[in-house]
Amino acid sequence: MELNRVNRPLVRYLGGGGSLPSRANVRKVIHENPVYDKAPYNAAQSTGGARNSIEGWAGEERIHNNVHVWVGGDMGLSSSPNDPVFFLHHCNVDRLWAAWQAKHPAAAYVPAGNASDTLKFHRIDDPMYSPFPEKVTPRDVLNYSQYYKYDTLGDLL
Ligand SMILES: [Cu+2]
Repeated sequence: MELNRVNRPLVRYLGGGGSLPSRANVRKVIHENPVYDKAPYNAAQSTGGARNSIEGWAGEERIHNNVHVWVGGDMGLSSSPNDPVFFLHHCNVDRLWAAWQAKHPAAAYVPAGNASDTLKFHRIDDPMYSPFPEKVTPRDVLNYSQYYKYDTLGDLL
């Protein structure tokens, strides 16, 4: 699908593809993935990790990606941040991440800091790509509860 890039309104094709995850889908992903990720730490890695399951590259739930597809239009493109629902969706993905962390408090973030340089920008102490000048690493954001708390994790745990 090619959308005109200028002088057009926000475009959505709600329900034109993808699907919205059910509570059962979300609970399954949180409950059945006790490890954060596994090598090779990419989208092709199809089993055994919460990251790929929540992001939507693995498993039938495809939580994050399926919502982008379900909303469609701009949400299916790199223009997705132009749609306000993008921020609601990503806040919910963050909430699911918090639920997964609460369910598996002993699970380690991987790849570790001593992993291969081929994993640069993904290791726990590597600065993540950001348009902002402040450098933030995965370690800096693992303990989100120092900044805020969710009061709606409810039956996800
Ligand atoms: Cu997204």
